[in-house]
Amino acid sequence: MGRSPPNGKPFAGVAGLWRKFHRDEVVARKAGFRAYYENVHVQAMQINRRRFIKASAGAALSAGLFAGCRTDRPTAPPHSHPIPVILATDIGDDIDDTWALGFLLKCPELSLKLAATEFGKAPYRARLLGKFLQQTGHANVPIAVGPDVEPRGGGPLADWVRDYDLSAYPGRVHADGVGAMIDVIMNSPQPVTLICIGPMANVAAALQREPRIARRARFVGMDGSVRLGYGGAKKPCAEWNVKADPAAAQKGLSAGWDITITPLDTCGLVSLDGARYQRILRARDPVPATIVENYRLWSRAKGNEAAAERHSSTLFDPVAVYLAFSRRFCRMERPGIRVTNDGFTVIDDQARRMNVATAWNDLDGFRDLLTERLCGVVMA
Ligand SMILES: [Ca+2]
Repeated sequence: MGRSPPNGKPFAGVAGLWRKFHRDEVVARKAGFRAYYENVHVQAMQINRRRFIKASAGAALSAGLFAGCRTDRPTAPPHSHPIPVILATDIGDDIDDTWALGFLLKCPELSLKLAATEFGKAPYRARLLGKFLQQTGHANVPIAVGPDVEPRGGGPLADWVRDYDLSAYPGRVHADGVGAMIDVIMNSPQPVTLICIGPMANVAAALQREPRIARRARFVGMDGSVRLGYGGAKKPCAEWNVKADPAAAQKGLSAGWDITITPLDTCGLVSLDGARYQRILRARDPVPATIVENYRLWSRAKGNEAAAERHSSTLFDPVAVYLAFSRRFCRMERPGIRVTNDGFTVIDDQARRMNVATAWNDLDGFRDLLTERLCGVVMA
């Protein structure tokens, strides 16, 4: 039976198809097809029932074909309605921004419209973005260079871009990065999702320059510490992205846009090791290969070269990318969150309410999704 779902039985009738889809979901989840079914769920929300049934049948065929695949499979076909996103990143300090950028590029639910630097070091970060995007075949993505303000200089990945010339980048490079963010948001026919994975000085500057962006965009950030601190510590702390510029965080996390954040309570618990990490090390796809190349360099600069062969560092930022298109693996709450002047994020019923990923429903599910997306095992 050529066109069979993962368990090998043919489809029969519309009602049967729906029952069968849910039965297959249980089977497939056990078999580790979470990424595939996550895509089907998203598509199901966006296409009508008839088209969904057709898509399910086709995807089920693909799932059968790809059962047991290990790595370097074809990436997903274009998503039917990808979400336009801007990534605002302090890439080049911690390595998790590099992972987040790669993950974003491998998520068909998202369409990267602009990669913007955040938190100083603008030439260094822009060159990192340019080389990463060019080396992975995404040099059509425009780059927004933030203001040349403190902090200045390079970082642990400086050697990687020492000879990289941003003026040779094939895509557009906007010298006025704040203006470019505003233009993308204001000119987009669809609401833009702004994924901010660093301190948010440039985001705050964009809000200051054009407050209407808050009505035309959604904000998703890696920010704060609500009940847990770094490494799952039982006491919340002043998380870096907020602490680095509390005034900017107060502006960004009180603006009128829909706000979703992953605090340390969730993103601080993510890393990859064991079989998942070894798959990424072995992957030939340019995105994971470039991530690993950067991670090895970063680990060497940090004096812990061996770590890059065994496990990732904490992958805070990819969780914000995930929350731009799904919340299924997270427990979400909607508390009021007040940003204090010293960078704490405190639950306060009088403060701005926002969507907060306060715990994991299925952390292994997210680890599988991240691994499978990076290795190219994505079907839609
Ligand atoms: Ca970051």
